[in-house]
Amino acid sequence: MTVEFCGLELEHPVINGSGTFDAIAARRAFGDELVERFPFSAFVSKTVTVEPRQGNPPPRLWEVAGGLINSIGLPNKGLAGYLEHDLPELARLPVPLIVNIMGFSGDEVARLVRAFSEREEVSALELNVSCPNVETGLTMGADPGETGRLLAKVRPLTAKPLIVKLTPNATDVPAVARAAEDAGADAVSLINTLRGMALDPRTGCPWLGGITGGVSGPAVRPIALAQVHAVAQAVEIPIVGMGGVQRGADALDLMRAGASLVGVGTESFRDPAAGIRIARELKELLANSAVEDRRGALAGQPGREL
Ligand code: RRO
Repeated sequence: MTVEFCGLELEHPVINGSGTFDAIAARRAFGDELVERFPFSAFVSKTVTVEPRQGNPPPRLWEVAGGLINSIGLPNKGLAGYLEHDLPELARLPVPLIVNIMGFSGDEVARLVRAFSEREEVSALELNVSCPNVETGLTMGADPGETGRLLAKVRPLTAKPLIVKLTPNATDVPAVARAAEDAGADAVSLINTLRGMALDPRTGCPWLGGITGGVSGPAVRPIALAQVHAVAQAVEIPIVGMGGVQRGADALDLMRAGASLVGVGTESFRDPAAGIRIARELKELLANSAVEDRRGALAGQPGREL
């Protein structure tokens, strides 16, 4: 099931969604075994910002039928803390490292891109232009023009693959994907979470400390499928598809819709080894299905009609 993605040779098409699997905490909790049999073919780290952040006030999670609403708010050690503490640990993982970064201005994104560009431990960068949980409520990636300008600014700063993580909370997601591609993105990933809200049933007030949050899990799977399909019609660059993947069959659906890689997110909260199972299930399905990628190449064995 080896896949080539932006010049990286990956063992299979299943990776994690940023912020949904903490490889450092997983090693502490489950020991080296989970890391040795690492669930994903590449590891995408939680979003890093220039300055350290505490994240949003609690409560930060609410369970809904078929998923979760999170309002985590990007807690992280900041660039200097990440380089000193996290990068050396993550560099020991047996798979390529993709660092997810987010800035509150073009200059901040440029600073992050420059800093990680110099680090050989980092195989690729994912630009998060889609976090739903920042106080400004601003989502850079909701507008094609803004996304294109950001990419045009940072593209020349690195030779590493740049993946743009798209928001589903935009009027025209394929237009944003096209703007990213035109300005030099190597790949796009989608979907991030959908803005949602829950009320405390006892008080009628917002449950989440951040008032609103991002909905993920199986509830969003059909939305992810539709958006991946729409983006696949709009761009030539590879797509990382994610949103509610729980089984190999869900991963296969996203690949049929046009994804080259599939991200697992919320399911890893239920089962930290979900990635291993989903990759195994996908392998079995691919052995019996013909999946044509957008260039007409077949993944897996031609078997039955799609
Ligand atoms: O940290 C978060 O609250 C968060 C981020 Br950065 C993101 O990209 N998506 C999300 O659902 N939550």
